Amino acid sequence: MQHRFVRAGLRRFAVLAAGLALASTATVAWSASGQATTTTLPQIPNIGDVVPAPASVTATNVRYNVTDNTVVYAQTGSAAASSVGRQLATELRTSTGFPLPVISSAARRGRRADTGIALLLSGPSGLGQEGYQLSVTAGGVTIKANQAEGLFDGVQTLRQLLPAAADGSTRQAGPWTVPGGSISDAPRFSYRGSMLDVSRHFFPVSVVERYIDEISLYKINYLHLHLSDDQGWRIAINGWPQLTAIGGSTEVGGGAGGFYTQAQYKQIVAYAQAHYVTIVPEIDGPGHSNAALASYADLNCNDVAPPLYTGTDVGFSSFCVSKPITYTFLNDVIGQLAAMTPGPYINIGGDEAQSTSAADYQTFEDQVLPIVAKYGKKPMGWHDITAVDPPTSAVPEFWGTTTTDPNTAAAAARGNKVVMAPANKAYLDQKYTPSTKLGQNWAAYIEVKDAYDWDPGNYLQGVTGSSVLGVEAPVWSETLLNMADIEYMAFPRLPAIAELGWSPESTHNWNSFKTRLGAQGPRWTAMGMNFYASPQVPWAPGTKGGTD
Ligand code: TNX
Repeated sequence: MQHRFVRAGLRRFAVLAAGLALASTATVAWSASGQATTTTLPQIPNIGDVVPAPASVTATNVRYNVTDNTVVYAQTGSAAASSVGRQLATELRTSTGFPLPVISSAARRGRRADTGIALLLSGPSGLGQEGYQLSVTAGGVTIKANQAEGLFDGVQTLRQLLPAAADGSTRQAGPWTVPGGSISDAPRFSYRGSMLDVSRHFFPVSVVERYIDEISLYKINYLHLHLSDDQGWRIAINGWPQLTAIGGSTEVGGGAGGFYTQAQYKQIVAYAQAHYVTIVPEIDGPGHSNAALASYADLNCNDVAPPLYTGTDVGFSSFCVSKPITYTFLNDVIGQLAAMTPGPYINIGGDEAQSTSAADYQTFEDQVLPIVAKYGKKPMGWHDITAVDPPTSAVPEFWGTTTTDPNTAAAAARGNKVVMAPANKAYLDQKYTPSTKLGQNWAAYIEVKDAYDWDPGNYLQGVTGSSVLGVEAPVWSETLLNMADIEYMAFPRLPAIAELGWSPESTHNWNSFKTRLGAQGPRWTAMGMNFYASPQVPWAPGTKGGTD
């Protein structure tokens, strides 16, 4: 008797949940004495209530509970699939306290079918490299993909379907319930990036790794590191020791700065790879180069090294375009970076070269673009490089504040793919409102809705559809000193840009997004993250917003 009514209540819950994100509802059960008692089922999301929105979702009226019997089955014979399985198990062991062994999928035979999370490399080929299918039945969770990268993406979805406490760093009470149904998902754009400016303020490896944890949860798959600027040179280059000894010795405001050894850079690359994030290193030039010029007098046309710079002006420095040593130097830098970078891109900057004549700019890029190609990489740069008609392999990143840019449109017409990072939408260093303490406001005030309400595939005139490689959300650090500052500016706007990069345009809907975003609040709180609790977002119970 009791059993039958609870089941009916569960079905009713599931139907409601399908219509109302994050609904909880009372169910009536009958006690042994025949009296009705009301219990409230824990709030669980609908299977589609994740960020970024999945391409296709079907909700069902069942749930799966992760328990102390749950086993993670990873595709037999795939080291990469087991590694994704181990990452999931490690994350969940801390909060659930369950053993969550990871074994091969072949070893599943003969075990009870209702105890598993299976990660299988048997996805239909139409899912591409990053797509996945996720299905949740009362008996378990199955994620299928063609590549381990797709399994990783599916696991990020699964993490958001578990209660926020699953992301906590101490043991928490369950139940660990996953809503039933199925998802078939693949990204709209292949490039979904963020950028960290480690030059204006230097951030140690631990900060970069934590940022990788946070962005990969939202299926961001590129991290662009702005490794050099007027205020700091942040990567050791063999044969050029003063770059770090001098150029790495300060930062905006005059602090101690810092730099990555090559071993540390490789550690960041490996950590990113394990999270299916590709590092894109940037060495900016011909402008934004004061830290290098201050390190070596020979790099200057007048053979005099300028002083180190700790302010925030732009546009005053230039490599010496006419000196051969400039290209010897950049050849060493780009060659060593290419050797340490498995990803396809080396970013050569090229922005705001206000102290370089147009002719010199052309000469400089004509020398530097082929160096990148010589080391087997594709050049990326800010969209300023479209002034020199770069080869179609070059990827300009649009950072303007208007919806027209003739040079970038001409590059797209010639066949260049463009990354969209319009400063008044995607720059995570811009203040949310006039009362935001951190950040700048030269491009715009960018509230969450502003960051969300644009279409990267149809934004810049002449740069639409297949000309768009993807999106990027840069975190410039003139005003940001530490992880808490980075998190406050990146969250919740980074997930907005992530959704624009991943989800089909047909899912674009602010009301849906803001509710799904609000459900991330308790997760960020459980993870100990700082973030801006925007009044535009209906934050779920358990959200503790941060401060700037
Ligand atoms: C413009 S965007 C810059 C950066 C600054 C940023 C601050 C770009 C290519 N150049 O040098 O850090 O604005 O918002």
